[in-house]
Amino acid sequence: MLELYHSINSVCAQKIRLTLVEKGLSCTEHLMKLNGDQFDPAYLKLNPNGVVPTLIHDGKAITESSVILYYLDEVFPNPPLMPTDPLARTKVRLFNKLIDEYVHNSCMILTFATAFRPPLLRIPEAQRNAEFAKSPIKKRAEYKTDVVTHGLQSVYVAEALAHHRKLLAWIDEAVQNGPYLAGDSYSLAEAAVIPYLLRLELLRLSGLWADYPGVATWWARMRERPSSRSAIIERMTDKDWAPFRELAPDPWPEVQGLLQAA
Ligand SMILES: N[C@@H](CCC(=O)N[C@@H](CS)C(=O)NCC(=O)O)C(=O)O
Repeated sequence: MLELYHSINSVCAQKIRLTLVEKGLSCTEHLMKLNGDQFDPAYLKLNPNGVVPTLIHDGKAITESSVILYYLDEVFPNPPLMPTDPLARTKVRLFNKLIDEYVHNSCMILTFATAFRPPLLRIPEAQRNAEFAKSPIKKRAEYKTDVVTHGLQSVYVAEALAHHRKLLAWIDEAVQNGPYLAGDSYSLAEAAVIPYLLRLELLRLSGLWADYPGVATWWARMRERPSSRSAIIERMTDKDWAPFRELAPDPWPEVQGLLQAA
């Protein structure tokens, strides 16, 4: 039996939901609010970092989204989401590594500097920062504190943009060789990358791939793939859309300015 602790807008959890749908697997869902419930002692026993997703398989907790992806592919091998060719397999792992090491935090930085910032600014600063400080990952608290205070002018934003541009360049290069990121079919590279492209689009930053026609073509196909729709887009309630719908001011002009200054 599979159980998933997740939240609808969590990019890391979206990877897992995509993979479950691609594999035709169902699970019992535990929807988290991420309003402090991720730090409940009972949840921290499952996921000591106080983050989603956590997958429970037959009573055993598995954490870290990329680790969960590989686990699901090993335990439920059909359809396979890892290519058979060893070199193509390295590509899947490289996309996941880039995301784990750089892109994920960069995505959090851009999201909290824009869409998630206005409601957080309404909370008194000391209270807001005390909430961030509850995270067992201290660097995460530091990023959130700074980007909510300074928005896109935070010292962390330029590097976050550079990491996203690297991901986009990798996608563009990969799709010169075929319609998928690694190998000749949808793989765990797609499941890992799709949520970050959607997030950029929701943040109105799709101009970042204006110079990458390969990305635009790949993304147009991936966005319409049934698993993307059912695992992510159609799961978003009005409340999940709200931070992105009400995005003001439009971040793109300021981001363009930062890119030109870099
Ligand atoms: N490296 C972790 C990162 C997980 C993560 O950052 N999850 C976010 C949602 S995408 C979260 O739970 N945030 C709660 C918080 O920052 O307190 C993974 O890949 O599973």
